Amino acid sequence: AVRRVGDQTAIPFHLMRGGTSRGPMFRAVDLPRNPQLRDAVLLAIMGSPHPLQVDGVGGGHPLTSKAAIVECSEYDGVDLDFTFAQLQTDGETVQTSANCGNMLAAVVPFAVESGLLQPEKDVTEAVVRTTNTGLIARITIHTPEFDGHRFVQYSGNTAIAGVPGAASPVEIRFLNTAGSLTGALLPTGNVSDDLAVGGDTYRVTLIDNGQPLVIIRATDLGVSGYESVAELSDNAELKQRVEQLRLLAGERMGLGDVTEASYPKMTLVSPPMAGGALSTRSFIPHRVHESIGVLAAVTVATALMMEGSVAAEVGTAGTGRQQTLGIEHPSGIFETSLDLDDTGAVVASGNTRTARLLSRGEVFVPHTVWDPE
Ligand code: NQM
Repeated sequence: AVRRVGDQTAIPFHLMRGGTSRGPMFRAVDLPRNPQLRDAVLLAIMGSPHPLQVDGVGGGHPLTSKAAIVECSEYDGVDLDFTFAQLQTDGETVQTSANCGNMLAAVVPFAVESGLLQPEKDVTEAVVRTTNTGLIARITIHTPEFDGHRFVQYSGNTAIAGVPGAASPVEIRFLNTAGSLTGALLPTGNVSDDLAVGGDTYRVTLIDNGQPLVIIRATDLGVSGYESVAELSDNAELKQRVEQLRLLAGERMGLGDVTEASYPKMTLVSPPMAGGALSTRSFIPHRVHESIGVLAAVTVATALMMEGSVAAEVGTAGTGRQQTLGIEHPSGIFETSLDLDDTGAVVASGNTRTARLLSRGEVFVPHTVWDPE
């Protein structure tokens, strides 16, 4: 339980890697219920804002500035409620509106580790709902028995691009991802739109199948789309243009003024070059992603299946009701499987991640930030 230790408050936590992201995870009972106070506590825990988050446990990058809050769900057919919080190195925002499919991969392992979920078989399946958007995911992990009790298996043969080595698979299946934040798969009603910025017009696909995305051809922005993360990060002119487009796209997508928001994410697309279906570079939304977000990959793959989209023009989608699409990114390929209905609409998707418990114990914040007593 939360306790006061000297002039600090000690909060139980598990530090987990989920997919290609990392962050502290908490049981809801161990954090303040009041959202303002909760956010202040999360900022103190992570050490935000600071470029290195040196006075906290954040990793100095948006991919390692993520936190998770998990509790048992009261919804029918749902086991766990998961609130994802995106923090920044350079801002005081704590965003709980968008989803993160990578941290999601650590939710069921965390629930077992923290006693929220009791494994009963070699494979544990749980339904997780994100409080961020109401998204539902069915997740399975391995929970073998050892010395008379079940534990979360972390070792295995599943390698995912962007994470060294191999680990035990976490299978994620998404059902209701369309319109997660914008209310519609195509928030403008169009499969492509024109955005005019600085005297130029850019054709984009504005789409949300779990993550609001602005999909644009890399070459329309004067780059190939095969650059390294460092090369894109150093291109100030490109970053400025990408941000101008994002602000405009946010309005068009009904998201309002997205200046302070971590979405929409910007996805630069180009033809595949490593055997996948499409090549991508993602701005999330300012830093360049080392790989790609899970729901971002699902969303760009969904766009690839839509005739007339910017993604379909540069990528190579197959045909058939079930597709496995390789989404290329700076550190490899993300594979997502899509289920389509008779009309060609994507109705479900699946992907494989891995996760690992890295550390657990108590994380400390000054009692002036939160004193539970
Ligand atoms: O889109 C990073 C990540 C993400 C989000 C980001 C994600 C998703 O890789 O589902 O996973 O886009 O900010 O963790």
